[in-house]
Amino acid sequence: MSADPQLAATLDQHGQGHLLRWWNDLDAAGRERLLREIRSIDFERLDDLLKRLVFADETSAPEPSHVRPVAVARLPRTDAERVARRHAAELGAEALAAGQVAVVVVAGGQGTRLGFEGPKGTFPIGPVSAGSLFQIHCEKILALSRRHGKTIPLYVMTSPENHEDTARFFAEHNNFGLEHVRLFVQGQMPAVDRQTGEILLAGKDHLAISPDGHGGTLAALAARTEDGGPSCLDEMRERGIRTIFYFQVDNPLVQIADPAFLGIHRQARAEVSFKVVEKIQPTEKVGVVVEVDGRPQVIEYSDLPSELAERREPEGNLELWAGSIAIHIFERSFIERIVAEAKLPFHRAIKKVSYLDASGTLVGPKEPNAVKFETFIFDALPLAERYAVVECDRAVEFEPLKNATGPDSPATVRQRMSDLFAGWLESAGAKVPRRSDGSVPFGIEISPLFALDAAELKGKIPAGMVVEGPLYLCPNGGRT
Ligand code: UD2
Repeated sequence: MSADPQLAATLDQHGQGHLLRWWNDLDAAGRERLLREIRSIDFERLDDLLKRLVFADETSAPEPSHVRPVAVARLPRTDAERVARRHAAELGAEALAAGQVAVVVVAGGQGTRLGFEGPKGTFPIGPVSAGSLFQIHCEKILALSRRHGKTIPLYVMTSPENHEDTARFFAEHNNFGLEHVRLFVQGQMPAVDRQTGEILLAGKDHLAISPDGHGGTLAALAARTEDGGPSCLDEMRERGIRTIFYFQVDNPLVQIADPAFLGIHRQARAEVSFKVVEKIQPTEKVGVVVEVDGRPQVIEYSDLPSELAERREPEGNLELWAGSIAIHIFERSFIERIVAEAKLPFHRAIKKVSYLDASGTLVGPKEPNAVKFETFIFDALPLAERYAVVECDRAVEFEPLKNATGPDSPATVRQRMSDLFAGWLESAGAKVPRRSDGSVPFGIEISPLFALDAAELKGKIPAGMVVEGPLYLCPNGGRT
């Protein structure tokens, strides 16, 4: 049987006829798989992307002279500022107690740099417990729900590639005790040959296809289920959720639904808010929040011209210091509006992608041969009428797991977690040994269900406690 002539004509018209090259070799299942993948592609949109991002170089680096620092709510330094943050935290706590807050974690990425088989959220990161990233996040949400007396629903974005494994992991762990967890799947985009624009085949019945970037979260939240059921946004509206706390699965230090952040967001009547840290060096791999011609936007680290990255204040500080750590708050109504009215722009990434050549041989390229297309969630920022950018303390809130070794690896993340928990113990009166550089010499971990923050730990440990070796404080049994 030959392929559907209409489909073949459409593919030819878009210069993608080669996708059916192996049709006659495929069995029914292979044909179905290939057709499903081909039908998921919007060829008109792809043609436009090829024209702008593959055959031309329409990357939009802003003119440096138009770029300015953005206004940021800095970390409180005076008593008055500390009081103001506490007041904001009270407002945030009210939103939590009113059941108006949901949490979205994006976990659809491929985790290529970490080189871990399986969804990144299942990575055993706990320095003593070896608990997974998902477990740590879920325990925080459970502890927060208990503190504020209201369910905080969790929405987990997966990709077609890791959805089943993620769903199985949550089922095996009974959703870590959470009352409401919903997984939703993001979209995908094909990778194309960077010279010809042809979609690459990963096999005779399979395109080289990958997640469409975390910008895909917005459309995926708004999409109905396969059987026509309510979208995540529909469900949130039904539950009375107004505000969505968004973060990336790779940061175990994230302060989920941080009340002060929620409060500042509400005080600003913001549609979207960003948490930022002061960049430690011009080349640090975080996007920077800036203003271009008076409008806020994020410039991703890979697009930031070194002239801008290196620009300094007279005192020597980086001028564009506000590094986005991908922790956001969205108003549900804002997402509903922008999903209906706008599409986030695609960015291109030039990558090495294995492909089937015309002779049917799988080629593992030595040089980048392909263009992948991704949308970024932070491109929603310029679409907001009101926004807030809030500084936080990197040592306390940001240590992402990205690489197998070196910076942002399991070793650095576990060390940072142990150092943070040691600080909590010390502020509660315990003695903890420290190396000369201030780090602790063994793993220390506190389950969010034991204490969600340093203040909660006070009074929960014995007076005069001395920590002499690895320690895990958790509810049943208290310590191990
Ligand atoms: C991201 C930000 C960077 C900075 C940094 C902080 C982008 C483009 N860059 O850099 O500015 O904030 O994080 O850690 O966002 N993901 C999906 N689906 C996708 C792609 C990614 O769910 O299609 C998730 C992924 O599972 C992970 C997160 O998004 O949790 C970040 O992805 P990444 O590690 O590729 O981003 P990175 O480190 O380049």
